[in-house]
Formats: sequence, structure tokens, C-alpha cells
Amino acid sequence: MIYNIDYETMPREGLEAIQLRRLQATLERVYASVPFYKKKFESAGITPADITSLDDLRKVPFTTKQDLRDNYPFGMFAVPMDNVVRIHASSGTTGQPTVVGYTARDVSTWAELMARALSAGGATRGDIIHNAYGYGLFTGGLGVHYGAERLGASVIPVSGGNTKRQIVIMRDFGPTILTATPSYTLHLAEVAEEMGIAFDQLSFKYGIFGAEPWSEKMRDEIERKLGIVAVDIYGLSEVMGPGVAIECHEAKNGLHVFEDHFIPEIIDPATGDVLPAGQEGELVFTSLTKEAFPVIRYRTRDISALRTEPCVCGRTHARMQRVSGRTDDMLIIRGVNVFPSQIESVLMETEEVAPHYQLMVDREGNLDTLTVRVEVDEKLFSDEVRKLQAMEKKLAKNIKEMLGVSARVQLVEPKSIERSQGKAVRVIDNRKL
Ligand code: DLL
Repeated sequence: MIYNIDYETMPREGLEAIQLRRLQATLERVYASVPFYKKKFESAGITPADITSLDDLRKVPFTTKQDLRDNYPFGMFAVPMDNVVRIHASSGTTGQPTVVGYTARDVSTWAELMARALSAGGATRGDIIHNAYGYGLFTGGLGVHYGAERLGASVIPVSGGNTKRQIVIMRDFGPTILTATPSYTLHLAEVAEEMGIAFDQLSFKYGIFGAEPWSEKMRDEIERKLGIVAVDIYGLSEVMGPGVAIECHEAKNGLHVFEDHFIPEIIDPATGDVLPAGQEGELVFTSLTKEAFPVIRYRTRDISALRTEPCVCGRTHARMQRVSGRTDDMLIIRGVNVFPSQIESVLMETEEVAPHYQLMVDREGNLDTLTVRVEVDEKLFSDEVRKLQAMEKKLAKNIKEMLGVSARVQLVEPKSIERSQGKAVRVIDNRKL
């Protein structure tokens, strides 16, 4: 059953009417209460009254991560601090963290959207949700938590870490839904195996994974190891947290964006032009209902594409393709553009390598070098050196063929790459030092 089916399956005409009404109200509000936006509008020679259709949104200037940094910590808030009941911050993987605030109504809207998201991912009120997203400034833990309670499910607020204890809880409490980053999920599977507990025999039915890029192959691996259906959930602190978009478990083919609360656009990151449906580019979001921290045409740096054709689940909201990477985590190795997720796809084609890898980028003289460190499974590692060398050669050849970049592949001992309890660290770029 779809939670809040009226909004999820609304005809697009009605949806767009709601979007326009909410957009106009949001623009009026930020213009009146956030000096940054007022200045931006003035520099573009417009006022909120000039926006009379959804297409007019293109007249409004973008907001960037740098703009948020310039207004650190609370300069972008649109309500007095008296009305702010919660503060979160982004993980700051690419620099200074950005700080976001929520009114009581924002927290409630977020809970409602997360209830809708969990429902799309297969959860019902009868489920027990093992929530291994980190609780704290990161939005993952509390975001899922409030959504699970709103849905009426039981939530185990286990957070990240204490991995062995988590496995015992999974065995004893019988949770039916797992929420975690995909990389931490693989770590959980590994520790369960060490403890002699068959992960695929636990009671899980669905897994709702996100907060970092992961490939289709990684999904296959997780579904097989856990014996579940795995869906992709997307979000970012600046726009709300988790629950901006999610795949439905029926199709697992693109993430439905909650368009009654956010307007997504795809732009060419170089020119800023809005791109047509189906074309890949940078995701941009405008929030329609947020009070404390509304964002207008916020450039996420995440790469995706949008499609609006109907889905088998009955939802009418546009779907975004899974995020393949960020404009700022694209590596340029001797002129070739490479995303870590592309390397991941190549590695996962090969059975004997484990889904744990790290990319090391260096500069030798004037030349960039890429080293791919990847773990092999126990069996291969105990084989002779000759076989390992052959495997390194084979992987390097596949990477060269698929991505056009030469890389040195280093097979490393099982369990030697550091495990994350949240987002995995995939790239170590020594060129930036
Ligand atoms: O990662 C919110 C979240 C929590 C989403 C739990 C899903 C589950 P931030 O820490 O602000 O917020 O990081 C946001 O993470 O701009 C993307 O680059 C990346 N990201 C989030 N979800 C996905 C995903 C949370 N499903 C940044 N696929 C975003 C790929 C993702 N990247």
C-alpha cells in the first residue's frame, strides 16, 4: 500500500498547480527574510512577482555551496532562531560543513516525506527497521528515525558502529528492514560471516541504502548476500536530508523525487542551461515547503538525469537516475574523466574480487598515475603469486578497455582496506597535497 497515495499518484496537472503556488510563496518569503536572496534577485533584475509560471524559475539565479559557506553558519536561515528547533550539518567531505536548520513544521514535513520514502522502499507499519545510519549532525539517522515512527513501524536506533553488537541485535530482534550506507552494509555482511551468522537467513526483506554512490552491480551483490530487495535513497542536508527521492521497490528503476515538495532540474554544469528530460547533467533543487532553510535553485554538484514517464508503481512523480558521482569527485587522469563508480562497475564484473576498493591518485613528474587497490577473496589470495598477477593484469585491461584510462591494479589482502561506518572513502588524491 502506498503511504499518502493522494500526493504520490496525483495527475501532473494538479501537481504542477501545487508546485507553482508553493514556489511563489517560497520566493516571496526568502525575498522578504533572507538578505542573500534579495540581493541575488536584485542583481538579476527580478522580483518574486515576475515568476508567474514554473518555466519562469529559469530567470532566478542559482545558489551554490560557496554561497552557503559565505553565509556560515546561520546567514541563510529564513526564520528567527526562536523558531528553529533542530540544526544539522553536512558531512563536509568537500570542505567546510554547511549548516542547516529546521522549524517544528520542517521536522514534521521531513518525517512525512521519510514515511512516504520508507513506504516506497517496501516498509509498512508492521515492520521493524534496523537503522544503522549515523545519528548526530548527519541527517541519515534522525531522518530515517522520524519517518519510521511516522509510518508506525518499530525503529531500532542502532546508529553506525559497534558492528558485532549490531549483528547480535539483528539475530535476536528480527528486524525486517535494514537502513544503512551500502558500504557499511557490506561490512555488516562481512562481520556476520566472521561470527558464523548467515546474513541471508536473518529476517530482512528490504534494504534502503544511500548517502553515497553505489553501482547496479553493488546492488546485485548486496541483494544476494542479504537475500533482500535493495532500493536506492537519495538526499542531501541542504535540501532536507534523506527522503528527497527514492526508488520504489516495485520497479527499482530511477528514484521518484517528491515533487510536491521539491522542484528538480538538470543543468549543463558548464553553461547553466536547463537540459531536456533524459539528458545527464547536474541536479538542481528548489524547495517548496521549507520554512527555516529554503533553497532556491541549489546546485548539488550531483550528476543525474530526469524522466517523467509513468512508473509501474503508479507514482506520477518524476524519476531521477541513480547519482553516478559528483562534478567534484570526477577524477581527471591524464585528461580522461573517470568517476569512482565507473571503476567500481568494472571491478564488480570479476567474481574473485571483493567490493572493497580504494583509488590512489598521484603525480609522478608531470604524469598523473592511478592505482586501484582492491581486495581479493580469501581463496584467490591463498593461490600462487602467478594467478594474482594474472588477475591484476586482467583488471587493468578491463579498466583500460571500459574507461580508456591506464591504471595500476594492486590486489590486496582480504580485509586490509579500512571499513567505514558511514560513507566510504573511495579516493585518496595525493595531487592535492
Ligand atoms: O547523505 C543524506 C542521506 C542520508 C541520503 C541517508 C540518503 C540516506 P549529506 O551528508 O548532506 O546528506 O550528503 C549529501 O551525498 O549530495 C550526494 O553527493 C551523496 N548522496 C546521497 N545519497 C546518495 C545516493 C546525506 N543515493 C550527498 N547516491 C549528496 C549517490 C548520494 N550519492
